[in-house]
Amino acid sequence: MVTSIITGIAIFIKLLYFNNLIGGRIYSITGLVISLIGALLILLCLMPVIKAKWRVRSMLILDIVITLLIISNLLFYRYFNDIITLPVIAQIIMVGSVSSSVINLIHASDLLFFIDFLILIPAYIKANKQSQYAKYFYVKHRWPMRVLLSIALLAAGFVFSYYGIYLLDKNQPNILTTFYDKSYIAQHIGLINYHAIDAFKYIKEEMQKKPLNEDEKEKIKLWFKEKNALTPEEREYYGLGRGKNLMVVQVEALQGFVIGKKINGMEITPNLNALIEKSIYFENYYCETAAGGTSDAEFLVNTSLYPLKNGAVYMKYPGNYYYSLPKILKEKGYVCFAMHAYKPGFWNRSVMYPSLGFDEYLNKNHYEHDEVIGMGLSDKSFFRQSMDYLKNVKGPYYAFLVTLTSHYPYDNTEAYNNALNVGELKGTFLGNYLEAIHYADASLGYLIDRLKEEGLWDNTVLAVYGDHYAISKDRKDELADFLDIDDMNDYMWVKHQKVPLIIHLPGDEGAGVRTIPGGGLDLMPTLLNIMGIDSKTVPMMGRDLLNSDEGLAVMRNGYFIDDNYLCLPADGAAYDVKTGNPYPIENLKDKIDNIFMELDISQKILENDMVEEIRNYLLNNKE
Ligand code: GP9
Ligand code: MN
Repeated sequence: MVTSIITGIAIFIKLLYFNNLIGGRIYSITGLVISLIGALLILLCLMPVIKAKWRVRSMLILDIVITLLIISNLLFYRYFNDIITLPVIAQIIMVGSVSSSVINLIHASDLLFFIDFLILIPAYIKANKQSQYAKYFYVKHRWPMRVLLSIALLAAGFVFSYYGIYLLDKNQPNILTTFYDKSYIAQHIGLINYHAIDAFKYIKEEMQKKPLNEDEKEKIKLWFKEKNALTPEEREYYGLGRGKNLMVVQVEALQGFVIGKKINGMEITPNLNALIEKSIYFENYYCETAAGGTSDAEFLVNTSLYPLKNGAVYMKYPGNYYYSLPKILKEKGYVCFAMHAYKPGFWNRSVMYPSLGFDEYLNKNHYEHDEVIGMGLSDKSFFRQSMDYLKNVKGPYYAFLVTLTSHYPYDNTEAYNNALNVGELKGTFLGNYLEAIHYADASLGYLIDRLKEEGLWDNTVLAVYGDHYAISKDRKDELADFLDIDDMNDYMWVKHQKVPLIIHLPGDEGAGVRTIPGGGLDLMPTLLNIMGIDSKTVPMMGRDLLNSDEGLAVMRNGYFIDDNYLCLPADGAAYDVKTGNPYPIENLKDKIDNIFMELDISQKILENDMVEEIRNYLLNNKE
């Protein structure tokens, strides 16, 4: 009994210590302790019904398993700055990237995790010797009591665990569905409950997966073949960026309505407005992200595949093969950098960026945090340090920069020193957003100046776009007031889900406004054309917006906007895209079927890891 209690306490302390090593803070301690107690009670619930001679042995095994779990997570954390998740294990096995340096990841202090075995192993030997006497202590009529005790432990364990998980879910809604910050979850509900939820999600997903038969696979491959056959032979802007650096900047929560807009006589985004004058500007570019937020935007742009119906691709399919923008550019001799000065494990980036083919991921650990606003390093410092780095890179590069400062809830306005006079909106949600995006715009202005100063401007293709909307639907009245919209109906609301896309070519080539509708899916094909890369054998779902007669933006729920209509299938409504007049949705049946088929194809590709197969098929079946 005493040994069991000591082991229980030892495991508890190890889990707490682990939490400390992965950066857990004291504010998370209540939820964590409750959750840990819950998890331990569940793990120990069988002890009362286990025979005495087996009990110490079982405790020892439990302790060993949990210690190994902690150690593997600790090593993983030291390498990837993140916690292990089941889909990631597949990725690690594939990439095999950790193997070389495992030894370097071990610290002498890790021995602390094994101290309790000094007591436990002798106790185990002793218990073995004494086991012949054990029968005197456990007589049969005590069985019901022991079963009851087991049930009580299990029930109490569930109540504690549930409460800890509930606390986390209350403070961070969505975190458990998307798993966007795994270390945060582990810090708040403990490693055991974290792994239990992860395993549950994984098993559920695996059970829901429907493997495709050959026929279905064939149809998907054919769909790509037919789609790619439509690529015109003569293409505009083809190769204008060949051999130049490619810089893609994904701006946090840059929503379209701020472009060209003034408040109290001041432009909200003066630098973007000026850039637009000299660039190709897609004014009908829509947000196509789903539950994966920022990570979905990154995924769309680098793979030209739709995000998942549920959850984030970055979390669920990091082990898939992707024939992505960085991989294609690498084949042309480019070095590819992903840059984002935040926790590397956030959105599983430390695993997903290598999987997408980025050579290097410059994250929080690579930047000096000399100016922090809100969530982390300020955009200005981020751009300054990124440019300091990039100016020394030889050869053409693809730099994918993801900003951070203008992140929800936009309330760090003090740092902006009233640079934008928002008047009576001061201190409101919308006013705060305008100040934040004005700051992001100023930072972009700095980036452009730096590119010019370093003599890189004419050697760079620069694409800037917003990752997703900034104003959530529950704030739609604030937006309507600001934009003087009397009736922010569904049509109006969806029309405002735009995120601007600006592509600047050397020599201001092609500058002007493009009205073709599109979204994140279309950036990769558009850029490949500009970079002079033939994409006939690249499996992409989007279209080259500079060489398509028809445009299309599709949201993950099936809402779509084409050149003529804005259609909301789930609501049974369609509108003329220009006037907003209702349009009979029955007339769009074929189009709707097509869109759902496309979404389904993309989903199946991801679930069945089909990109490589499609790519090979396209290579072998060139016209
Ligand atoms: C943090 C940032 C936030 O790394 O990308 O993601 P979001 O919350 O916008 O999805
Ligand atoms: Mn975002």
